[in-house]
Amino acid sequence: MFLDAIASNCRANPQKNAIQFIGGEAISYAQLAETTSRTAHFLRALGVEPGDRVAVQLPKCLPFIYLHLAAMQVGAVFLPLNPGYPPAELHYFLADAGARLLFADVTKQSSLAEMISSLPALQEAIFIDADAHWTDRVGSYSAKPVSLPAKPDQTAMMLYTSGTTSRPKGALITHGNLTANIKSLHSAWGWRADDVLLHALPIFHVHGLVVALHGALHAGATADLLPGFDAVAVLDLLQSRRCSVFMGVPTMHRRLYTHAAGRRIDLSHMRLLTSGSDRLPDDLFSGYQRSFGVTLLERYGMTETGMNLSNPLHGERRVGSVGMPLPGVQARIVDPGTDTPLPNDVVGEVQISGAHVFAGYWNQPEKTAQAFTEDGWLRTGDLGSRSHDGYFTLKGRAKDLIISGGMNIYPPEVELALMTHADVAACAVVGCPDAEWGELVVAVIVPKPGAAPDADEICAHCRDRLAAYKAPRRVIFAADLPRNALGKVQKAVLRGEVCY
Ligand code: MLC
Repeated sequence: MFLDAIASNCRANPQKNAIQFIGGEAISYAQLAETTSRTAHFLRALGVEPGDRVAVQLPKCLPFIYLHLAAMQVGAVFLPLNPGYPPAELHYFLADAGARLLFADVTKQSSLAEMISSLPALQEAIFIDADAHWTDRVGSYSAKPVSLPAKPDQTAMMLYTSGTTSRPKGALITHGNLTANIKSLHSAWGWRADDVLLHALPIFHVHGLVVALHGALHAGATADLLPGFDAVAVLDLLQSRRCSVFMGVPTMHRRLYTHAAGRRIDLSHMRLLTSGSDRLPDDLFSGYQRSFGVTLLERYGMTETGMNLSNPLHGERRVGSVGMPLPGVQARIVDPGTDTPLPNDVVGEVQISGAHVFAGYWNQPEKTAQAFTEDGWLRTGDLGSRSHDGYFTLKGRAKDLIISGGMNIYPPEVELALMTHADVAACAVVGCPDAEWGELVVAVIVPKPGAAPDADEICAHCRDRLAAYKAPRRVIFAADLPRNALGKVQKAVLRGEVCY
């Protein structure tokens, strides 16, 4: 199991830095193991039982990491939540998950008080100062590891992912899924104990948490953590700290590339720079090669699976392609209507199977059943093709989804929030292409008769209900929306009208 690998790294190299918070604390593998165990006993003392959902809405900080590892150690289900969720959105996640405990930032205490009191399953909300020494909080608890060995089919984490026709669903990720994923990446990407990962991703997503952080800890490497992404800092640190690995989304790579223009940047010591969570534009792939002498490694994953496909560590990294199935992963292209495999070079749905594929959606047996084919393959909803020599290329999405800065945004969620505005009669949300963000959220609104809504006020209305990254960047008012004979909004037509 993944936790066993960390424990053995602690035994093998206790004094080595596991995590270095840039500008802050450094934690050795021994300290990581000890404080995780103390945190696990702290959770047990709070009454946490195996299977309980432990929600954490904190900025990127050490307590987040200890709580993550400790929750898994006691067999609880770790539920990381974006610190940007406003109370209304947070309420949905906590209620749906039936979270027993919430750890949140102390600055949110007063704004969350009322919402928390309306959650019967939530036994306690603990507000912490992310900058304070966590060891002061848990120092009195035992440092002996909690011996509750996790079984492969036990849920380790729950990660919310939105649906096109429903509110967000909790994807249940088992200990077996995490282990399969990390072993696969360890071998495919050649993780090494002497790697230094510069970590600038959020840690509440599969990318930053599982692929990047677990990857480094599983290898016994060092993760240098930045609290957030800053292109200038990243370029400086990659060089000054002789980092060997960096993982980013295309928006980050775009900013790095732009900031590097006209400067001498030496990344020759780096062995792996990956890109994922959204399509890597061809010009960025070749721009990186020209400017840095580095060939980005593009890979493809999703919340429900972790990583599926990857360009090779050694061998051709093909522009525009997300590569081949990772070790232990099976991938196929099928006709989405019949689930019948298609020949090479024909576009169909990408379907995945393997030990890394999630167990299902929390409390949603129907949605879980819909997600899988009769023969057990996961329907990704992504369209793609496979070349004669095994490289997969993504060609679009079967589902109505916007990806902005590597974040998935489901238009129906934004539309639902817009429809609660008193002046909105009808609306539709689409993603328009953008060089930096990949796509930007654009809302087209039909006002109610006699109403004259203000675009800024509409955006503010969304931000009260949704995390800021989901709020429209552009609001367009229209007399009506293009609809088909059944009255359904024709998003493709709308995109043609409003995107430029
Ligand atoms: C921030 N903003 C965004 C945004 N991120 N808007 C749309 N999409 C986003 N992704 C908003 C902010 O709220 C702010 O609004 C404004 O944009 C400018 O903020 P910024 O300071 O420029 O943004 P920044 O904080 O630098 O964030 C950009 C970013 C970040 C690219 C660094 O979005 C990021 O870390 N993205 C990575 C997401 C990720 O890890 N995805 C993995 C999902 S897992 P205002 O108006 O409030 O100022 C997955 C599976 C897989 O997909 O395969 O990996």
